[in-house]
Amino acid sequence: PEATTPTPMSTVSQYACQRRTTTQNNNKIFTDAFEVLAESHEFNDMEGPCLAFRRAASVLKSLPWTVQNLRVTEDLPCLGEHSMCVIEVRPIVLCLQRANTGGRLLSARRTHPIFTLPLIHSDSPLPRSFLHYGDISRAVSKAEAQALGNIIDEAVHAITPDAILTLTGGFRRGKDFGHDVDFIVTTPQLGKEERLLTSVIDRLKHQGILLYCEYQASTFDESKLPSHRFEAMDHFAKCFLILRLEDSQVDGGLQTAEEDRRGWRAVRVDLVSPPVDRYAFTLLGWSGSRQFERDLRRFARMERRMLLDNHALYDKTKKEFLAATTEKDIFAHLGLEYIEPWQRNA
Ligand code: TTP
Ligand code: MN
Ligand code: MN
Ligand code: MN
Repeated sequence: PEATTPTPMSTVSQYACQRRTTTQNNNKIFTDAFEVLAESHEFNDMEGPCLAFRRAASVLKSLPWTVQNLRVTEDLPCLGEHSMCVIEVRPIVLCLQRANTGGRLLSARRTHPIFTLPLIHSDSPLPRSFLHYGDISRAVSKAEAQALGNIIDEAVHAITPDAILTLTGGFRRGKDFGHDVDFIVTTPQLGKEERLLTSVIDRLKHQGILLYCEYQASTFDESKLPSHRFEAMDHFAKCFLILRLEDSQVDGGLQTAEEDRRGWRAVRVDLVSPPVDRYAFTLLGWSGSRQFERDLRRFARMERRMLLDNHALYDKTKKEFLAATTEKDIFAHLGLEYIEPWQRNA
């Protein structure tokens, strides 16, 4: 029977930045299957099919209704033209339905920290970050993220009282769990931000809560903008941290019995420190999701002849940079309706 659907499918944009995607995924069983396919193609270096499956998953995540039969998706962007997807996805969906917990296992695999840990040389000893492997492979809860926010807030403002600190990444998008906690720190005074970051690291070290730190100094060079590399990481000062979080600091306590006995757990934290005049671009770039970011850049390039990255927005027609102090400014330059952070879970 042809069920009536509340959202006319012809109105769904092919770009994630023109869709509103909350954390409520009504099609998890299908999106997990598409993400398995995306991963296996990524693993085999097949970038084209990998992106196609990620886009398909992202479109399904934005639907306010549950797909009953993949055939109804023929009119949706990024799905219709790939009838092969349906054929490949069906056995995986059946498999997930049978193993009911499959969905949870698969999403845990997707955000597994092994992919974010620094690469090791085969002849070097295991890096210290591996000592905390067990802890950091467990998701961080909202309460734990909040407790970390308090620690970072105290450190940042003890050093620079008028510093700007913002929660970004998945927790800014309203997720209940994440693989890490991401923050942007900067100073109203241009150029002071890099010293702030190294001072924060020093302070955490003296407090005895810094378990691991990998610091990357800024390589940002305004004269080298715009960068033409798609998906290029930014050049701002940043650090990959593992911090010690005490049970007593977390509302409702830590999550596992073992951590509870120990009284603390290790948590992954990312800090990035752009100059204040790049703050809006960094905030937009670090708020994610990765698919939302990809599509923002693709939309800018394909539909507006503009280049967007974490540093700047460049108009290729006018041959000029477009300044922004807020995310809304950037959406406006792109001629896009503003999408709230919690609607960017594409
Ligand atoms: P992540 O922390 O990897 O992802 P997330 O916060 O969306 O999800 P999770 O809950 O699993 O942590 O990255 C956050 C965003 O930051 C992502 O959109 C990519 C962006 N990013 C950069 O732009 N440059 C960088 O160097 C890094 C590390 C991330
Ligand atoms: Mn992640
Ligand atoms: Mn994150
Ligand atoms: Mn991160």
